[in-house]
Amino acid sequence: MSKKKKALITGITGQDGSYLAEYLLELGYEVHGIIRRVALEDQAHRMWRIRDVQDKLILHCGALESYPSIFNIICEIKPDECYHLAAQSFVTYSFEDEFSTFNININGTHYLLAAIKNLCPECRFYFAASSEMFGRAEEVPQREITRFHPRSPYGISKVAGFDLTRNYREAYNSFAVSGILFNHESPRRGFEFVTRKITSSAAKIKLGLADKLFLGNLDAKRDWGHSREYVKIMRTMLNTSSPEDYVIGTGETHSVREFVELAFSEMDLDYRKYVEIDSKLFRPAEVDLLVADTTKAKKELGWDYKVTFQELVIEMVKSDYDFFKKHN
Ligand code: G4F
Repeated sequence: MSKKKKALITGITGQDGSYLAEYLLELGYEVHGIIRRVALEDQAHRMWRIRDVQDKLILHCGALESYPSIFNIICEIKPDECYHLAAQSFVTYSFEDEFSTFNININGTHYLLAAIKNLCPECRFYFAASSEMFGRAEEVPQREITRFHPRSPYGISKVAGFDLTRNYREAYNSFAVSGILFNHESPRRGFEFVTRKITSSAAKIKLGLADKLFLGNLDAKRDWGHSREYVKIMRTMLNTSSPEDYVIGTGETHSVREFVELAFSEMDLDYRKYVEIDSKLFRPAEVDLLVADTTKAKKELGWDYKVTFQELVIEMVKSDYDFFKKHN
């Protein structure tokens, strides 16, 4: 019998990490994850996404801010594949605390790359890059060669992680790649992101548990896909013959306003009666329009995305409605 492949996921308790863990378990991998020690003390809040598969995972307490911590974990596991998804990923917060965003997102990526290079150079490395790197993009849609113009500390940190990943590939021959993923959502999305904020509020308003939703810029446009589908392509990227970076998205863009309108109308509500604009929720610098050109991923990875914008919004709002109805 062939040996099980070992995968290590950072950010395993998050939206993408939890879907990826499930997917890799289904494929027969031995799945390891790095979690913060505080997560163990607060499992109900921090580990709910992996609750159903937790007994099949091998979890390690560690801190991305600490090289010795990362070094010890890599030394113990010696994974075949490493999926680096953990980050301070909330763009708004990155303006409030640039320094910890840089520390976790840049140093954390660097520590992993360095530990892998020194301890298990055959391990393939996936970096969760982001369409936020395009920022004020010079071209629409955005592709792998579109120039980066990040508009937030978060975006800057992801450009640094992207450059580190590419440099390890070029300088040390590491199989290190970046997935430049556009926004991806699901019922497992954190409540601070606009999609989940909208769907949870629409559901609560419908159930009489809330009466208002405060939002910022409704005119920003994003390319929103489904996280459950996006994690599968991460694995494909690590199982090709040569390491390459890819843009992943749907190729469609929609405004925040369209998202709100659809989510509320699915609950038979007119969003204009409930949504109020709060100027404090606008960002110091905004990314106005993102939309992916996935020609390269389609051609080389067979990227074939099928979930529509409508299906995504409806799945999220229905899931929130069912949840709040049950736990009210
Ligand atoms: O949901 P968001 O906070 O996501 P954002 O900033 O696009 O970033 C997400 O996608 C990136 C991929 O491009 C990831 F790298 C990143 O980690 C994260 O997952 O905001 C989306 C848009 C923004 O234009 C924001 O200004 O929604 C607008 N918005 C309007 N009102 C709001 C709100 N965003 C939030 N979070 N909350 C609001 O009340």
